[in-house]
Amino acid sequence: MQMLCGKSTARSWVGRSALARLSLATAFGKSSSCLPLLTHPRRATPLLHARHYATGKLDLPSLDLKWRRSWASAETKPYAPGTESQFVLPMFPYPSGYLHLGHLRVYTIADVIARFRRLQGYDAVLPMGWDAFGLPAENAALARGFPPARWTADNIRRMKDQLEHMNGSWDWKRELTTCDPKFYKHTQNIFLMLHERGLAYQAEAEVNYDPVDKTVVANEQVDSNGFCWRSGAKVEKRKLKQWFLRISEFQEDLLKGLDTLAKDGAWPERVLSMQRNWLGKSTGAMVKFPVMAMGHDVHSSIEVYTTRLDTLPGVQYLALSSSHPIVSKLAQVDAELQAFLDTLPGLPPDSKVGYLLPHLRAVNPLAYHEDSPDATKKSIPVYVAPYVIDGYGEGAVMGVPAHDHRDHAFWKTHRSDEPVRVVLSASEDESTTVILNEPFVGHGIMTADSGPFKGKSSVEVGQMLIDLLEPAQLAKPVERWRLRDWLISRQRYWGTPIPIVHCDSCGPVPVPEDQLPVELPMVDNHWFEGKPGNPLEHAAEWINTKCPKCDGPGKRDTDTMDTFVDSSWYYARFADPHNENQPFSKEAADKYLPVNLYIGGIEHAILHLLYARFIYKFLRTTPLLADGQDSEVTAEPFTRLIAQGMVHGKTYSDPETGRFLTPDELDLSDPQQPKIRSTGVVAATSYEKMSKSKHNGVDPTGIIAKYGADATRAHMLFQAPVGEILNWDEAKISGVTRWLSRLHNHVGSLAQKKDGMDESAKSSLETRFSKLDSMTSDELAQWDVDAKVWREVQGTIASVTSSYSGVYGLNTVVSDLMGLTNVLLEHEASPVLLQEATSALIRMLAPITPAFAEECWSILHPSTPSIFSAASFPTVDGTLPILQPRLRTCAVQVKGKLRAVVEVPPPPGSLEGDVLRDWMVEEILKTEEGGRLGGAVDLKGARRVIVVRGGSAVNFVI
Ligand code: ANZ
Ligand code: ZN
Repeated sequence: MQMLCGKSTARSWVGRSALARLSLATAFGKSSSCLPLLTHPRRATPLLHARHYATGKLDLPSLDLKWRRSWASAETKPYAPGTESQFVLPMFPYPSGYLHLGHLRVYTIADVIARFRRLQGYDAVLPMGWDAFGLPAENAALARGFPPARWTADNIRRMKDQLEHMNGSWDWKRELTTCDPKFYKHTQNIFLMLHERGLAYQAEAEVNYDPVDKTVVANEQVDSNGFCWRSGAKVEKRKLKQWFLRISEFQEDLLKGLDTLAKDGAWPERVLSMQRNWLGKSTGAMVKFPVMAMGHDVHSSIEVYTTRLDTLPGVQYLALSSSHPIVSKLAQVDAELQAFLDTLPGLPPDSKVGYLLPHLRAVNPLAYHEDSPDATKKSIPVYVAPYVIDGYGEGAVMGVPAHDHRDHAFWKTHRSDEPVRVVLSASEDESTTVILNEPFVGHGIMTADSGPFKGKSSVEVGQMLIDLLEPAQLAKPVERWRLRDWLISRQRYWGTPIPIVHCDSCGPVPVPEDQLPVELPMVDNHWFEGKPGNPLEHAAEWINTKCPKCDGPGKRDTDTMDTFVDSSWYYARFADPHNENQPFSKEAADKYLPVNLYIGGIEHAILHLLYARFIYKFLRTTPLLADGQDSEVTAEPFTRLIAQGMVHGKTYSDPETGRFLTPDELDLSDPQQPKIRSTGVVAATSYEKMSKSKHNGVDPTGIIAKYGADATRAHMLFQAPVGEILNWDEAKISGVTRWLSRLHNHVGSLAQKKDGMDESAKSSLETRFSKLDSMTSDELAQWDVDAKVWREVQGTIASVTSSYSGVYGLNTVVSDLMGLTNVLLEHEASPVLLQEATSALIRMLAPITPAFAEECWSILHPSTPSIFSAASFPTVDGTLPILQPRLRTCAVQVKGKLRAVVEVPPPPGSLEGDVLRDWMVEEILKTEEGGRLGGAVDLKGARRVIVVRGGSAVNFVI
């Protein structure tokens, strides 16, 4: 997905040649996913003596090639799809041409979860697509003379190849590309559905207009002084007709839906609060202040919007925005006011400048109430102040210096000699809150200065004031939203054309569905030379068409859609990617939607997710997605959202100057002491967001080629929880490689030993458990080892299953599996257990290291097919209750000093007090070490024996 890019480089476009109405589809149909030719895969040679640590070298990159080839050639899916679907989706990428480590992280997480779900028996869908419209393609086209379509197709081919190398199990049959007419036909379809319902409309909006290049430019293209970076012209704010989507129609549903998503932590709290904030619902009141105008013919009252009606008794002035109608009117006769207004552009937004309107006073609506304090009854001044935002609320503010930060600052600037009136404080004891130079902005208890409200809670007073003023039409409750309708038109070439024809007699007319898609005219290299404006505006052949309604002459709309429109519905297209007639069928949607797990970066916390939620909720009101069962309010496109953390790169800098160092400038022969070559000084090391200027970027393709995809994936997951920043340190990958090597050797040794094991671990354990009493001490010793190993296996299955399901703790999956590997290697468990435990370990590891797991699986089970079709994810077998340790450790202390640690049976639960004590002493003396200690010290003759924590320690006081 596209990140908001900083600098963009649209120059101008020209259509010199005749426009070829070629289908762009051809550019996208053929990107192949074929793998590079393979070298001979090596057969892994099982090694003897598994309990020795790795000696043979495990060649992970060649395992990748071997198994990727096998997966690719498998006629059917390499896994057997279950019936219940699980839709796992990483946010689709912008095809920049290069996969970076951030991509690799999110795609690894997605692939791991999809594979985990498949092993659990789900039909996991893991599709991939391309967010392929947008400015960078136009810019690249300008810089390199490539048509955007070709540039995009090349990049997709390259990234697809890189994606293949990460051992992802992508469902390429569902691949989609938003700039493919087969896709954007349906983007246009959805636009027209919105249009039909009055939810897509045109309105005047302020845009940045470059008068030299005669084009609208994006915000990012205007520098901080208001000049266009390209033409150098001063950018004008112009009102132009733009297309909007009426997202505000769904604001209440969008807000309520967040409560659904908050359940069970389905979405991160941070994202929910960012969305809530963006919607910005506030309930407040509109209040009318009568105006006394001396000698002017202005309105008889000023209306303000406030969220704190309770502070009304403390209003000390009114402030109007610079374009308030009263201000515009007065400016015609007040030259000084006009001069003030002229100085405003260019001021910082928080500036507290103001202009006192002469001959104008306002009256607090409470002035008409006898009980109001005198101060409230006095008329108040009216200012023009740019801190009041035009277009928000009424464009007018009631100034309450005591209870609002902005008002406080304004008052201190203009009326510092007059006292601030405090009308509420934190508690009845006013002295606790009234600090002179700080407004008190919270709720609390009204003070004496509020007159009749003294002692009441401010929340309650807010309601009382509505009840009091509403009948007199001096106030009314109102609801406001910060959310604005979504401006989707872009005056650009590389986007989905807006399917509207403008006709002089009929107005804007939707292009009939059977004429979709409205394809972008093909442009060739000659376009890349300077003629100002949106290239579509010069595409005369394309523009001039017939009005679909009256057949008269019509002109195509030359705007294209914001790329966020494409990404607002692409996930649904994955359910039915080849449907030519409609965006998707109801059956496909019912089967696959909503997305079960959506994974992406926090940079999309607001816009993309809000737009996608909006379009989904809209679609639920259309036959495409209509559903009688759950209401539109709770329908959400992404059941669970995972926000993955960023990947930071190791960064070296000069400790004196802070300058970032390039690899060439460094001597890294001692990794602990990176030195600056030229000076010998030790370089400073830190982890920072990867960027060219910091020389800390890492190319994942190189890493994968060197260590193999599996080790890279495992390392990536192991280094940090999914939601946190990952500090990428290539050196540490060796920990993972060593682990896999040891495990590989272990598997090889098992394959050699394996014979005649029909019994399962569970039945072996159960049979032996029933005969514990009659076992020899050797048999008991083996039982103890087996019970311990199987306890670990069962515990690991439980914790790993829960970590996979929770996603955020994937790092602990790796550490748990490393732990289990150690247990298996360090204990001589019975062959049947070892075999089964290893099989479970390999299956638990398979989602993370698919090729490695296939290899191990093929060694363990030479005649079965792929682990992803033959195996299932292990589940606990219910043996835990019989596996409790037969012995447990007890620390033996003499006069508080530790003298021995012995293994004794857990004391029977019924024992306590003196009986327990005597039982413990007997058991301690029965052990070898306890007996030896008893020979040296007269334990039995101790003055006191204290049993600690139910027998985990025993202290003898001699
Ligand atoms: C008086 C007051 C007293 C306010 C107080 C706040 C605290 P939100 O919640 O963000 O919607 N306001 C209203 N219209 C404004 C405008 N056009 N430009 C700038 N500020 C404006 O903010 C609502 C509050 O913002 C309103 O409540 C108003 O100040 C101010 F102790 O009214 B309040
Ligand atoms: Zn017409």
